[in-house]
Amino acid sequence: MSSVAQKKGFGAQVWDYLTTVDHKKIAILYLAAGTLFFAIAGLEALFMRFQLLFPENTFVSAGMFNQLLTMHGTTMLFLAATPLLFAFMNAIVPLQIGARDVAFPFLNALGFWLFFLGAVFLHLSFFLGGAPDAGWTSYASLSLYSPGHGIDFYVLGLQISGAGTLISGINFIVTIITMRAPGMTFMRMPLFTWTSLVSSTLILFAFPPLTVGLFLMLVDRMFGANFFEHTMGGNTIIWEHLFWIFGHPEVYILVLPAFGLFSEIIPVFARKRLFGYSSMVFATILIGFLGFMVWAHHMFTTGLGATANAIFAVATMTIAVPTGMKVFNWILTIWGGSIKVTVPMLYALGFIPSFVAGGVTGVMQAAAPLDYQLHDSYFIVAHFHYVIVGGIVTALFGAAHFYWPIMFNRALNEKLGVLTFWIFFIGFHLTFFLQHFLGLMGMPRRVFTYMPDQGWDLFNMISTIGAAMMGVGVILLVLNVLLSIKSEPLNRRDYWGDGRSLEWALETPLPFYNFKQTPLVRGYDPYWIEKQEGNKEGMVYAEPLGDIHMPNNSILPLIMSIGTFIAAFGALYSPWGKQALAGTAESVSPALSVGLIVVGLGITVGSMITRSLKDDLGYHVHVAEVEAIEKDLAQFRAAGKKGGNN
Ligand code: HEM
Ligand SMILES: [Cu+2]
Repeated sequence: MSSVAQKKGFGAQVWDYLTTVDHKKIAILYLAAGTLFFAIAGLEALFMRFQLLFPENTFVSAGMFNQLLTMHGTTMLFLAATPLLFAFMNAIVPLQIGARDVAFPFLNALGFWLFFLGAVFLHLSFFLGGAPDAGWTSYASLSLYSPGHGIDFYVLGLQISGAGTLISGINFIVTIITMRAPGMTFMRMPLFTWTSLVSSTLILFAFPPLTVGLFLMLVDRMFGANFFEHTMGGNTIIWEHLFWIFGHPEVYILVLPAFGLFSEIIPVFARKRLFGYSSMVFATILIGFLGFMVWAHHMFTTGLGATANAIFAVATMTIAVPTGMKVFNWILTIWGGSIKVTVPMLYALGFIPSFVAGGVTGVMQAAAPLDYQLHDSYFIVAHFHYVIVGGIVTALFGAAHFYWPIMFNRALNEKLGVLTFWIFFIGFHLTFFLQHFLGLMGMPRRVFTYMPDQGWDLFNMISTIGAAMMGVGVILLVLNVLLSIKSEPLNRRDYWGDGRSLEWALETPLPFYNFKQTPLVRGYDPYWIEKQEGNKEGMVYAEPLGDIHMPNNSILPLIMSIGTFIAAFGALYSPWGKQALAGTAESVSPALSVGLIVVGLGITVGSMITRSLKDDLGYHVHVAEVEAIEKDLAQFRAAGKKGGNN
């Protein structure tokens, strides 16, 4: 808490991260955990691609391929892309709106730990008898019959992790609505804040249906209930509805913040105001809304009937309109700008055509008759990776370079960054472009091997080479991160020189309370306005220097999450389940199963009660202390190049 220059011991630092409620540190936790799972899911993808390198390869078995496929998709979406976006939302949104933290710092930590322990739980499946193997969609018709505990890991792990995501989403909604600095009206909010708000709202509406679906699947498997079991009067299509009512918006939950990140990056390096700001806001809200209305386009071939298919087809196509608006606005922002091609800008420039390609193939499949042909072929794999990798991964990589100076007071190396971009970008198109044609030539998705001489050999080989290149790209990025740890601290503000929004007005390293006084926002692009007016401080303040109220650290979020983690093992080994009774999965004695659930939930509820009964009002940093910290920081920054190692 107090002075900056003090160096803490290793143990103290670990404790600090385990108990932190500071959005900047939680951002780092999300970044580290998200990167770990991104690497795991990336390895799984590489294993799959090596298996498909040539026909009738035996690198992995069919069963193993199913596990790799399921864990790759599940991990990438829930445990890599989502937390990595949360990392940037945590790091940047409070700064962009001039806030000291998020609305509920304690819940912010709880959201992270639930996500993380749910993710760890899911991954333990690899060591405890096999990972889930019914695809990331886990269709009930497959998953109810999957032997072993893989699907139970999926259901329980995602339930815990999803609770974390829901909690964090709610936190961001409240933060953005209630904690904006004076003058920051809705129509002055930076686009990343806007997209974070809409994306969080989608989380609020999309995750509960998933929770319900997972719960029904849990009791189907744990107690042999028959919600989805058609031989017993259940209906497997209900799972598909519940899943896709969540699953389709999930894509927008991920892609909207990615749009937001590019809407921050592009104006800075085009050195122009974002073109069509208000239409961008409108498009964001419209995409968010439409994203909910179209889920059944994933179910065209399940027999919903021609009328339903037609309605969902048309609704799906309309999403292209606001999305197109956005693309034109980005292009028109670049148009006539004085462009600086930095690494983040390179990612933005690479993003636009890649994402448009993914969008166009999306509109193709929105036509139900065409989807009858394309669905479950490699065309689909090509389509969604163009959107997800071309849209979301490029945004994450670009944003990492863009915001590194604020997050770590260090910069990533530009030259290495440019090299990484090209290797990754070329690898990406090599991997996925030809898959469109593999699909058109009839190669089904989710197959672990294929016969020679069907005309699929060459394209599969090229695709695998591309995937290996992307792997090299990721390794280079990690190398760049490691190098940055050793590099000089920046100790400055506005690293790119053309920052526009409030986060660039702060000098790094940031003090733990962000703004010493709440800023006054005088228009859209507030920092830009102050720079234009020659304001050296970078902002005007809305209040005099005063005491700052801060929340206390707490270990309770971690303990609560550990409780759910323990309880999940009790549910996993339920002796009453369909699989246990059929002898296709291990179970433990009823006493142990119930015991684990009781102990686990006891820990969670116990720490909730502790939290409720014990007043924790936080603490105040008094004016004198704030002044001392600011002085310390100023000295540290002035010591410049040689200055310590914070
Ligand atoms: C970066 C390089 C990537 C490679 C080389 C790759 C490769 C693959 C492969 C080979 C499959 C199996 C296709 C099939 O047989 O159906 C697959 C499926 C999938 N991938 Fe990726 N992928 C990558 C990135 C991503 C990312 C970043 C995400 C999401 C954030 C993602 C999400 C998915 C999903 C959801 C599936 C479908 C899983 C299923 O059908 O259950 N992938 N990917
Ligand atoms: Cu969809």
